[in-house]
Amino acid sequence: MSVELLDGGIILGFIEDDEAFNGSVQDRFAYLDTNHDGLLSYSEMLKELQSLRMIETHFGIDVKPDPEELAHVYDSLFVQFDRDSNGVVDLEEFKAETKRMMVAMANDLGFLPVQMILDEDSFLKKAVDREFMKLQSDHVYA
Ligand SMILES: [Ca+2]
Ligand SMILES: [Ca+2]
Repeated sequence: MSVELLDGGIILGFIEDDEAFNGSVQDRFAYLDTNHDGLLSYSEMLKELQSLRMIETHFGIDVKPDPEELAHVYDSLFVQFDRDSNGVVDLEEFKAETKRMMVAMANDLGFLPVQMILDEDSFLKKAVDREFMKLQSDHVYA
């Protein structure tokens, strides 16, 4: 975990950088796909759904839901990913929904930087790292 300064532009820059974004999505997908069948089942997705809920809590929605309510939240998040409703999430679905969520988050944030606590392996942390590297290389090659 680390505290990072984040704004909408950093997130959008990351999403628009195909190589960085697709690479991170594929890494994350492979990490979640514990039985390596190229698809994410509900139980494999749980880890991701939990971290997505964590992100919501950073926006001040930190209620402590009862387990039933939590299961409902995970269910509805899973359905958002599983666009063809076949009960599993494939890489394209995972990529599309991750992108959609990050664009929505970027729009919410706008261009006023906010501090967020980020997991080391989260997409948002990767977005921040990418921005940092970019700034460094701009500096070096300027
Ligand atoms: Ca799997
Ligand atoms: Ca599906």
